[in-house]
Amino acid sequence: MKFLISVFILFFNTNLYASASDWQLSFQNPATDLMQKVITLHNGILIVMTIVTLFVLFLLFYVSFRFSAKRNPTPSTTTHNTVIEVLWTAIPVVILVVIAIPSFKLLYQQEKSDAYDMTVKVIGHQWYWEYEYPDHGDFYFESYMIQDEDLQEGDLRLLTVDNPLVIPANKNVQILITAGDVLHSWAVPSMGIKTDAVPGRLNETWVNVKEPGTYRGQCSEICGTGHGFMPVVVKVLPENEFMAWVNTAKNNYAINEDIQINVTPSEEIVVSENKIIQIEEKTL
Ligand SMILES: [Cu+2]
Repeated sequence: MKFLISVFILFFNTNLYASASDWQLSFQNPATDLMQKVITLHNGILIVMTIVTLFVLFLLFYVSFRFSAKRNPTPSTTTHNTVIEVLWTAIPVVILVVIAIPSFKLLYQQEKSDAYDMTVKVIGHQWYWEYEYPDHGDFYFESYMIQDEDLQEGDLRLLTVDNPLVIPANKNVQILITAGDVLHSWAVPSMGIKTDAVPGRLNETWVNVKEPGTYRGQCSEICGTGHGFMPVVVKVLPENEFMAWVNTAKNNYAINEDIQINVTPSEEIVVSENKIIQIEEKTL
């Protein structure tokens, strides 16, 4: 009984879920209310699944024991029993409906909110992410993984990027997700987000993160050789710090098309402030 109680507490007390740590089991700490709901739904369904599995297991053992050739030398010739057939069809249907209602409710909640404070657009590329801020002057920038040899003390290998996505805390942020080449998937487990980035299609989700901090995820759709090297890093800042960051980003690493300069017809240089981002030479 004591064991059962401790298992019960483990499932329902989400404070016990350490955020990514050694030997961690189950989910990361939920960063949003929605992720908390995902965990609660998961726990509920796990209980239903466990009961069903144990019941079927019990029936299997029971028939193999009770109706073995030794104990039951003359088998029954019954082939139909209407009552039991109705029951074993209707009960699973009822169980599935009971599971489906909260699942669908949560799926809808994850896709849309009533009101948004701002929007960011996420574009998957082979093999990096691009982030756009249509509500803050439409600037955008690229987010590349830091290579092993460039990691600083304390950086997480394969989970650190040069320019993370930055959003304000306690705000409803709409996230529009698409891709520029092949299928990718923008996933941040602690926010309960795993949304496909599909070329030519705009997928939608949203977050409201309570605590400022750094949240990490990875591309979750096999997208080519660099698939494991395009991590997602989301930095959540208090609102005033976020506004300060917007200015820094615009000046330091935004790729702003307004200041695109065509130098010669055969050469195109895209400049952001003093930094040359890209030089494209077209052969004659
Ligand atoms: Cu990808």
